[in-house]
Amino acid sequence: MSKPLLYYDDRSPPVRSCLMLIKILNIDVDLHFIDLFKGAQFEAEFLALNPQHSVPTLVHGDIVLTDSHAILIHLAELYDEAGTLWPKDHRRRMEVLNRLLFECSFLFRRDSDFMSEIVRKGFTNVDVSYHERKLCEAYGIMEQYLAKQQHMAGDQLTIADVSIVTTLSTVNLMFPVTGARWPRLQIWFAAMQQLEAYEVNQTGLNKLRQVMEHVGKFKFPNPGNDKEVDI
Ligand SMILES: N[C@@H](CCC(=O)N[C@@H](CS)C(=O)NCC(=O)O)C(=O)O
Repeated sequence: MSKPLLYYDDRSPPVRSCLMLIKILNIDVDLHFIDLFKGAQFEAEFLALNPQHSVPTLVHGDIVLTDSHAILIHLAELYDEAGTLWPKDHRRRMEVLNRLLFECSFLFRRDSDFMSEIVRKGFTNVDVSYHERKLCEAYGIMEQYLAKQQHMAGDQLTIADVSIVTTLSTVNLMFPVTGARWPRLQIWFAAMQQLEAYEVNQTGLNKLRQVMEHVGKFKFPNPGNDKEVDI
């Protein structure tokens, strides 16, 4: 099979999950930047590939995948030789899949609703407390997931953790994950930040922060681990 080609903009959380997994598994990929803030996702060539006009999009041989969760599963199936990130055992695999779908349909959707509204309306016109309620509910759910296990789907690192941490770190810019309210989530988040591959997430997150603050005319309250980067 030819080398995978990832269409990306690393300001996007689902893209950052794919980049983290690529780093963890040391996969040799080609990268093609799609500048979301300049509308490059609407160019005809990209639309022909992905009518959903979204990144990440992966082309691998004759396979075209247009969702980060499908991409994570695909790459883990092919390159996770140890079989721990996408477990082979059916029960465990379904647990991971369930968490991936939580990220897709619940956490990311709420994060994306919030960020898109900031871009569309400017920060001062957004009902922040509404989004805070929605996103803190997601924090509470993850706190419960971690009640009996150290990771989002079991005690070992899986692609569910990689998927969730990029969106969580994005939400955390606005609504910090405090140990007082979500102690297990905070410990898990700190452990994820220790992974070597987390640096990939941090780089894209810093870029997102800068562009969002510029476009939305505001400052995120959480200072995080920010560095000035070119956007
Ligand atoms: N469920 C998808 C979501 C992908 C998505 O919404 N990507 C956003 C960036 S975070 C995007 O490309 N937006 C551009 C657009 O919709 O035009 C996934 O996990 O890959």
